[in-house]
Amino acid sequence: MKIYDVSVSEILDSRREKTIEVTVRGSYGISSTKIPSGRSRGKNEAITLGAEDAEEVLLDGLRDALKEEDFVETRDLDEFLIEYDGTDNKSQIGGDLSLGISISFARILAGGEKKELWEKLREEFFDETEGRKPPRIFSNVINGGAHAKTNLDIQEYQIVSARDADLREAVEAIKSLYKELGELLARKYRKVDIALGDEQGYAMDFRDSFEPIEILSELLSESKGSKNFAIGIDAAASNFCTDGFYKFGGKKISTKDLYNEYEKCFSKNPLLKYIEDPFGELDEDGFGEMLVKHGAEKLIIGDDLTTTSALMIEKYANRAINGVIIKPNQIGTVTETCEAMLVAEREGLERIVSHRSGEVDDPFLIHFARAGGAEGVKIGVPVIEERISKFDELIRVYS
Ligand code: 2PG
Ligand code: MG
Repeated sequence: MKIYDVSVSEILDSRREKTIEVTVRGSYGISSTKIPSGRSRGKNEAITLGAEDAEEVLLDGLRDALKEEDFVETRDLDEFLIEYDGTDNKSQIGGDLSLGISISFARILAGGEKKELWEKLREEFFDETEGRKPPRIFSNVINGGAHAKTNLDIQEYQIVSARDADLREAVEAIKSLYKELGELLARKYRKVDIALGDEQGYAMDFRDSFEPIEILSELLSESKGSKNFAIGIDAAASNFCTDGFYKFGGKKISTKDLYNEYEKCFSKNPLLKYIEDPFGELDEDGFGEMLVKHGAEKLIIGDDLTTTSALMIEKYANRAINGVIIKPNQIGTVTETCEAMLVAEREGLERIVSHRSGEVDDPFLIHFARAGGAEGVKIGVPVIEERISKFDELIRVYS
């Protein structure tokens, strides 16, 4: 396919920074993709440029260079983008611009063959015999860390549906659990209006960073709609880690101390099964110790640790983690995202395709999940359009 033009525009919204929409016009058609942005970012993530800088990259030569090529598959375009950029973190052309071009191109190819994006991705990158077992839904119902103004060091407290559940039922259960949680918090803490964080989870102060896990344990053990739900957290611990120490609960503590805090919490809350980034992105030993001790009954998940890089996933698989977050904009092309998913699958890791805190109403991540048979999707709570679009697409694509 020949590319005739690429354009970029800013998606304006006070809720997030630097989100863009990229449109590709090619010989087989035209397509646009909206790219989200994250507030709590891994050190090795692809750079996010935003619309102004992305337009400059296009003007500086990328637009003309693309027009001279003729790409057959998405992989051909992506190889060109990777080489044109020439850096490890897309710092020349931006992971946001690069991913926007890449997905839009794949969408045009899919549209030309009257296929869904996930069908086209599966055909090009994955084993086409993969089943369509529904993924777990990770729904972040209490926000802390970098996503909310609270005293919580831990960033996310999630309720997690079972693998292979009826997705419609799971989504309905999430909606009512979210509502029940709001009522429980209001009752217990005598609050009239509870603020919401970046991912629309409840955002308020608690006794300490572990109290929300106790509250979720209480919610799940009391609610009728909670059958088969478990609890997850994303500590996003890089955000409270400096020089090998953690600022946790107002104190400066070591990896060992933090580990012991988690141990206490685990023994009190057996429903806590999913632990994302419990230690900083350079603290491999913390992850390793937790994996050895708890890997059989819990998922120890890398996000900032692995940043959707096939190399990093391979490095840490089964040494530090048994689960991994997949965020296409952490790496910046369709091909590299699919490669990360393939490596993770080969290593036997559970793969959780994830949204960003600065999400936009484009559900492409569901198509990556479906194409590669991901075991989980992390998509927040269905209360604003940006996130509702993921829940709706999930049900549509898996039915
Ligand atoms: C995370 C994400 C998504 P952000 O840390 O996993 O929940 O947050 O997009 O801010 O990186
Ligand atoms: Mg994370």
